[in-house]
Amino acid sequence: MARKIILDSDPGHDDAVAILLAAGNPNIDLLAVTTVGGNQSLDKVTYNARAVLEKAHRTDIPVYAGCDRPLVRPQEVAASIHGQTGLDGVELPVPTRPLEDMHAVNFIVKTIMENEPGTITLVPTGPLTNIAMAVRMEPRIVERVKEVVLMGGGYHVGNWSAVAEFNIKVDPEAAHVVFNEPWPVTMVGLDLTHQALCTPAVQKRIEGVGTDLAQFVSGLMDFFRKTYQDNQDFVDPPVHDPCTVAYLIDPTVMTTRRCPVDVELTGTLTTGMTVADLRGPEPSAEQCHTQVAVKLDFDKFWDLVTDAIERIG
Ligand code: PIR
Ligand code: CA
Repeated sequence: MARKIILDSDPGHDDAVAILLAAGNPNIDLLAVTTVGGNQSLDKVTYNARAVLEKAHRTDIPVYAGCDRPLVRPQEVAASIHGQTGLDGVELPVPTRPLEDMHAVNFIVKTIMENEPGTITLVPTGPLTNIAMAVRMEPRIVERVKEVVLMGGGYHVGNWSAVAEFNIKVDPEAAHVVFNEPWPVTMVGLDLTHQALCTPAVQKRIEGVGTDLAQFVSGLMDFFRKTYQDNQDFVDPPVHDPCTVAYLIDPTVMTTRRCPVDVELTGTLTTGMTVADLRGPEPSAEQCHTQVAVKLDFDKFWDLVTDAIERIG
């Protein structure tokens, strides 16, 4: 049975790859893509989500737009990384499927409440605004969700400050809500995603698929490589967001460590830091509802991404 997921994203070059991996893998049942203001404004990332699904010939998958700004703080976008459109560097097809009428938060709540408990997995790859709103609107979703597998945070590094990662840093109050509810949370943070580098060899292999879609992904990676070289002092870009989906397809794609994680809200230097308590023996799942991703199986990960691009055709 394929895993039913809602991908809550802010596309974004790596969000786009996450959408393609979810759309192109038979073990994933992508119920919808929901969007949140993050890498760019809500309007832009919502258009991008629809365009990426169009590119993947998956107009059967609906897109719901969610919150356009963080819960408390003024919006901050990542134009330096993803450009003015949020998906700079490629030509996007014009989406044919209209945006759904319902707000993403209503869709998330409705879907979880209408499905059997333990069947819906939430996969946030942007700021956690929509997920926090959904929890506050309908607290019973916490015990009904199978798990939350999110891209965000890091227990050793930051990318939007010395110690904070973008998705958490721009809406730390939302992240605080999500990490403090007792549902199972897997934090796929920078410690893991900085291993998911799109090297020239990986990119050649993707291009080797030989389709228009493969060229599209390669175009995304060219732009992402350039901004990562100019702004983050990387040689190859880390393709963060699809790591979450890969973990759901095959949990052996990464190792994890169970530990308490909380989000700093009142630091003078550390606001938005995901503070992981790695002391002592590893707690059990009964003792601790959060875990962090540690080590990526690089070859397995890129096999999954390449395979999904191939399957979509
Ligand atoms: C933001 C992102 C990526 C790189 C930078 N420097 C800033 C976006 C990605 O889409 C991913 O979800 C997360 N936020 C990584 O921080
Ligand atoms: Ca993202």
